[in-house]
Amino acid sequence: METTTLFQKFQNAFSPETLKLLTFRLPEVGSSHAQEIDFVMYLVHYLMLFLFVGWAIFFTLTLVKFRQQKNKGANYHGVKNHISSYIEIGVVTLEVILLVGFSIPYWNKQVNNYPQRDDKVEVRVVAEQFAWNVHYPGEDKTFGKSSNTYFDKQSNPLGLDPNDPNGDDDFTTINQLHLPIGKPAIVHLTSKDVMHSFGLPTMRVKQDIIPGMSIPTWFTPTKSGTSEIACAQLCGIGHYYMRGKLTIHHEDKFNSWLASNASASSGGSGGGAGDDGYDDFWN
Ligand SMILES: [Cu+2]
Repeated sequence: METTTLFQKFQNAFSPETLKLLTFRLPEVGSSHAQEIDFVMYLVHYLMLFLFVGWAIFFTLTLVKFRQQKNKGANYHGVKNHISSYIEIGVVTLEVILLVGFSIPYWNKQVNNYPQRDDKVEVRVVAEQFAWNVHYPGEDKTFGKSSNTYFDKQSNPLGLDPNDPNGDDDFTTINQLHLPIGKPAIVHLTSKDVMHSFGLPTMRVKQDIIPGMSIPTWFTPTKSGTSEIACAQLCGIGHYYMRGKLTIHHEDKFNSWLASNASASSGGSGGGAGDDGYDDFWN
């Protein structure tokens, strides 16, 4: 059965209030795959809750039953029945079902299955201690080259090559990621310094970023509005303030935002930074 159908059945079985309690009050759902991730999270957490309660009961029983007062000497024979083995087999079976029945099929369906649609949006996100640089390819949808030669922390933080015609309409923002609703977004992640992790809680996206590699991740936003980009990997003393803002626009607004930023930039020299004064500065 499809995970989505299973999830809907689960949702329909409870009232909205009960459902909120049962679903751990996770952040709001903002992408097309979020509910499926949530469903696997519920399954894993309910299995863990079940195991926790089971172990706690067993532990308490053991404390009472084998207390020193009643058991003066050690028992060298131990348990004779096989109940514990059956329970172990049961738990292992459930874990295999979670992995083989849910996680692996989901991984194949979503994580490695990059969208081929023409209307996909691609951006590069370059992490550094402690900020997010976003590189937009502009209207030609081709990223201009970048090189250390042109790097300047203030005016050209990504080292975009001013001589590369592909980079003419490119622009960068700091701590501001803007995307349109309903279109698959592919984010190519890389880092200038240490390992970071690109976390978008409302999109249910979390991907480690490794210096020297370009790692793509993708999602389709389904809800407009703003939410947080959080670094999810302890990356240094300022890790706690390494946060950016994700803004999901309706298409026309996104296009006008793109156009205004592309025209503000000249040859990718770090023009067109963020809007509304939110964290778009160097920390
Ligand atoms: Cu970080």
